[in-house]
Amino acid sequence: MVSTPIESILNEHRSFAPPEDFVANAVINSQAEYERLYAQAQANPETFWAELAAKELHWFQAWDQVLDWQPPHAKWFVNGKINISYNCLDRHLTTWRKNKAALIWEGEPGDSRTYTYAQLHREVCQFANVLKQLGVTKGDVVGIYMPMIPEAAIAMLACARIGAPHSVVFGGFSAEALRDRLNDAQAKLVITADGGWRKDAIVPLKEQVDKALGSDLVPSVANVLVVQRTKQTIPMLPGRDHWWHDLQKGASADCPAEPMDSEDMLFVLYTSGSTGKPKGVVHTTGGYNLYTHMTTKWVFDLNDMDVYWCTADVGWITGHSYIVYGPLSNGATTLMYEGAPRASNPGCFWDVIEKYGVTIFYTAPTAIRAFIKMGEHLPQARDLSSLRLLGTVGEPINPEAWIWYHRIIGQERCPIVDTWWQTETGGHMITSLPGAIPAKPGSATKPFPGILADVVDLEGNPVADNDGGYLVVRYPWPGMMRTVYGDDDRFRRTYWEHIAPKDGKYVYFAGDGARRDEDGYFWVMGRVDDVISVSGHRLGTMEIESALVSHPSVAEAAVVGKPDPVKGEEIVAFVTLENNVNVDEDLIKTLKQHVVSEIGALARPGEIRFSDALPKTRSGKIMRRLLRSLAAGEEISGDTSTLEDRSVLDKLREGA
Ligand code: 6R9
Repeated sequence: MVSTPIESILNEHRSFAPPEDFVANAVINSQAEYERLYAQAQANPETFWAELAAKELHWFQAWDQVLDWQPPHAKWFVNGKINISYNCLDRHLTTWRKNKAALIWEGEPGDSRTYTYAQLHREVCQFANVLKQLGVTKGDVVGIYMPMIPEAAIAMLACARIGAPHSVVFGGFSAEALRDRLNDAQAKLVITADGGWRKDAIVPLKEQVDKALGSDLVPSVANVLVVQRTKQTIPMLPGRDHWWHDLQKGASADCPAEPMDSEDMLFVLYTSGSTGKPKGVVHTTGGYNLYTHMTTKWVFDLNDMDVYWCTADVGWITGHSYIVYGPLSNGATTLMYEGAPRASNPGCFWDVIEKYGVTIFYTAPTAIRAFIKMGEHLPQARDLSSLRLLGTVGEPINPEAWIWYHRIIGQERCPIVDTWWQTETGGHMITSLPGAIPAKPGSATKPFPGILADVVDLEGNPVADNDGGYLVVRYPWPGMMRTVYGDDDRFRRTYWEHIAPKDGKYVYFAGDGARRDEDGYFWVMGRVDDVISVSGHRLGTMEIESALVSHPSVAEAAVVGKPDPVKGEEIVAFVTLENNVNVDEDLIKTLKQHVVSEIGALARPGEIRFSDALPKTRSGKIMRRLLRSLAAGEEISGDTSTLEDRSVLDKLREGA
């Protein structure tokens, strides 16, 4: 990595104040209130978090130290005893929420289920006893490889209840990816299903588990629990495989939540390293519970009338923090959807919003760009008037996609929260609070109270307003990752030593490039590994891509650098077009010229390639690393286990 900062060339100056109707009922309802909270947290972070922890969560035993910070290791609420399953379930049972819908689930074939808090509690307790019967004890890691069905959330909460850390592996990952993760985590048991529905087809999960385990490829796994979902015939290995419904039927519903140490591991979740093996991100109990609770409460402005829907998968951190733990800890109604927009019903998301009266909708820019391509007639044919708040996560959102989301889905009535955060951070870090901070399309806006975010050069010095640099956090926060599972040295190197500590002060390096504007708004410019160096200018990917996406013919774009003897690198753009747009020389010229007129000659792509789809991770992030190899005509190396659809790469190769 080079230490020269990243240059910013984006020209985006629109601003959207929170709508008055929204502000009238918002929990945090003015910029002054946000600033007050921020200042309070900044002046004394420990007191700020301790007061919230005492007020918002149930503790079996109080902590005797709020923060023990031995860089880069933080311990929060030292010696406090807590259980997140208790905070998500039991404590609501003594209130009117006992019979409130906790989880609404809609399956892709159209089946549905609703669990009240009392029902969910019962299922979780029973399943926790099933785990115990199979010999799972406190500290044992449990692998979860499931479709998006209620049992996935039940399994997570049951593990948390007995103190068995879970390791959820996304249901779309291959058998090999599953095997590596189970082995790394030394999982004792795997919970899966016969299959799940996605895009009108069955994803054969149990078959993948069988392949992953082989005859003895994951020696630590003794038992496999299988939910019957898709009902095709599957082999069950006697002694190892058990049907969920058989064991759940007879299980006792009495299972008190285990008082966990605040710093006991809650889960490990693997995140892709761009090279090398995936990192097991470790989160612990008390701090994570508090941080996801508070961010859910303030960022989504939750109240008891809300039907809240996050479209992520539970195999992703967003599913952990903002489908399961954050919403349930707040006593909210969380909606879970099994499928994805598909040929047989491209408007299925809008059907779900209409059917359940969804009020808060949280999705990813990649999904929004796909909605745009599918056409606005789909949402317009449904009643979306229940919506009051929208959110995005996963990538920087291109301003034009933001405007579409605001206009077509939010009907200019709903604020949009653009939430920047990472698997490693546990919860939202830079995000607007919807009743308090005016939105600027493409900016994640401001740090959450207690988050001391900054933009610095490689020496750790703050850069001037509007100069690009590296996004860092200067002080620990309760939701931060504690280590890389089994590789603390990698934790230190990756996150805490890229920017050398100064006077013993460590800063957390997020791996993203960003700039802060004159109003204190943060603009994330993409991963620093993806920066393109043209004639000595270092350009982030987001701004060039957003310029391309702002052309009416372009649905999606990814830019990468290709080695160039004169300029260092030349910009190569991979572009997906809107339907019914034809490729010809004129279009190529027009698009290059469009980038020049939007952001300047420096960013003019040398080459534009068209494709039906771009290579993405399962969570929807464009894998520019692979495009970079393609553009340079090199073989693709490094980890590709997180790629969603391998055929996309083959097609791109053929088109070359
Ligand atoms: C939650 C999640 C983390 C990386 C992160 C950044 C990108 C996520 C973003 C965003 C700009 C946002 N990212 N949200 N970039 N604006 N609102 O996505 O976690 O899968 O670990 O990815 O995603 O590059 O560093 P994870």
